[in-house]
Amino acid sequence: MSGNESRFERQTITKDGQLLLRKAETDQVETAWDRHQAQAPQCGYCEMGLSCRICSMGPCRIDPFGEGPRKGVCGADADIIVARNLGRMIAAGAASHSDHGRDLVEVLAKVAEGRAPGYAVRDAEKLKRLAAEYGISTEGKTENRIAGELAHAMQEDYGTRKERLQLLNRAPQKRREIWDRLGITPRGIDRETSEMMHRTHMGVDNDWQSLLLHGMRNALSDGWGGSLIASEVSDILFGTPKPVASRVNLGVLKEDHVNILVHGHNPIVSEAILEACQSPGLLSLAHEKGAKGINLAGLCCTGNELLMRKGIPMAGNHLMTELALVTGAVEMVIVDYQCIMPALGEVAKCYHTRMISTSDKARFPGMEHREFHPESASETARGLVEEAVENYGRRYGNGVYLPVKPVELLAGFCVESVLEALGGSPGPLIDAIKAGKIRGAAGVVGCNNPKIRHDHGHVTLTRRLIENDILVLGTGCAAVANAKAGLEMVEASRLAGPGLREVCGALGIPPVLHFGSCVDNVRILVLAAGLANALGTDISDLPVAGAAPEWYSEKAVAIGTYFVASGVTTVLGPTPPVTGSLNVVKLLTEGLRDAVGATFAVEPDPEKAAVFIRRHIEGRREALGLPFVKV
Ligand code: SF4
Ligand code: MSK
Repeated sequence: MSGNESRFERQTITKDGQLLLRKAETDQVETAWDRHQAQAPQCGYCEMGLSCRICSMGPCRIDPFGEGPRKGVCGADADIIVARNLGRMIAAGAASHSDHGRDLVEVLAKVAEGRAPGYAVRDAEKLKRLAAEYGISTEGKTENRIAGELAHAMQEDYGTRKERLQLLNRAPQKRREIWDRLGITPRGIDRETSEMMHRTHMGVDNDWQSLLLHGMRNALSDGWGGSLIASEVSDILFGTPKPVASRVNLGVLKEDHVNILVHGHNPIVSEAILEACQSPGLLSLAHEKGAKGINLAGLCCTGNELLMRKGIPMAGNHLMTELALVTGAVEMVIVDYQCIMPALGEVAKCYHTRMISTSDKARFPGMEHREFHPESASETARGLVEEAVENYGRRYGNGVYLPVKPVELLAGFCVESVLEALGGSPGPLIDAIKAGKIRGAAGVVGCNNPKIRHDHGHVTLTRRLIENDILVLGTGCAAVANAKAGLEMVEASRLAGPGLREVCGALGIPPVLHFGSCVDNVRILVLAAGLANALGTDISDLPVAGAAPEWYSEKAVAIGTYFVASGVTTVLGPTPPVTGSLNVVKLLTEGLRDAVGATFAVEPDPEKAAVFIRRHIEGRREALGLPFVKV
């Protein structure tokens, strides 16, 4: 930054963000940036992971420097408290993704029983493939019967009666041996989260190393369990993504249309809303009300789910959710769960926007609650869209503010669509990596965080990586950031190094592939496992890396941990709350190398993070005997 930027330019690199922040100030709307500033200085003990409120003998805190206490009332020291806190973050993250997966499995079970009339099996081929993986015979069975048996088998993965999760079989043999040797092979999805909560209760597991090992097991139960089930069942119910063109940023809202936004993570609600938005009756009602149509757009990951399967435009990522309302153009926001700021109801009061919550487990101040159930989802969705249409005429006097044009992108990448682009096998990708045309690949994933200039971490890191011939796979809010910056268009390959540019040109793909939502990080893992299997090696030997330049959520902690435990070295932007224990820091950033062949690194500067990733990838190439690549 030059020092001459306005406050808004320091807060976000996006034009729509800067302009809407200015309008928010004029409208006296408080945003996450204002509230972040009001929190300063944030608690140093908590930042270092040194405060504990697990029991009512506390709360306790450890003084890392001065004459203050070195132990909590129970005697827990800094290592135990930091490891326990980190373990609980992993448990919360894994629980969130995996519970999302469970909701989808329950819909699949209801589809099988004919009790979810708005839903159906849309990818029968994937249903059968998954059934085979679970050892379910499909011979002579109807789709619904297979769906029912698969849903039942997946529900078993959540329980405690198994010794290992079914889909671990996708990981390379060497990786599974590492997990067995360390005793971190996940047994049941709920079991590992439940056990983490047990271990971190006062007076249970007080060995910080043992706690961290279980943290990896807990995260693996998400990465190779709950999140993977969420992605796969979403494909079965709503279709496996294929490359699809769309548009992104607040410019996707339309002044002369009824604008409805869906926000959250689970496609169960948003897919039903999409269907309702396309209903001829509701479209003619919209025309009667003077609108040219109904414009559905997404926010965060439920938006990513609709974008990658249906090409529905994306309005913005995490820090844009409040600013989307500030446009004054949104008739209704329909939310499911995760990453929905409780402030949104308050922001909506300044405009005409109706806010609707839909999940019995996610309620918010200032929102009306309309619960979705698979049995009646279509009617609920139609009712809500009708109310949104009725709200079109109630926009506030000074009109709407949509000051930017949308940016084009190509979304819809996943293991299947990448293999299809490659002609059916990973061979051409492996050849390009071996020849050094593609130096390696990096998953750039995760959230926004007001501690980091909005989107700057994602976009700067990604630009540097593609310039260095490193293919980028993005998910979640990182993928949205890169799309807004124009990096997910085929034309963006002109910004890539010569090798990556050539490969992208030949395949007709962008240098940054939008790989979906937060749960879809597992697609990156499955692709890495496929490459490792094809090469007869382990994931940790591959020239790949992960990065979460602007992460904020507990889910991101679980994702980072299952990436590392699966052998992918991962760089974090914001520092996790672990610096109160040098032992924990050393284990996460060095010690894990011997255990799982990968580590965490922390680098808030995306330029330096890019150098770190390039060096790491070069190191992996050298170890595999692949040529050094000059750019
Ligand atoms: Fe304090 Fe120990 Fe209770 Fe934590 S578990 S609040 S350190 S007494
Ligand atoms: S929505 S978890 S802010 S990526 Fe998945 Fe974005 Fe992070 Fe939520």
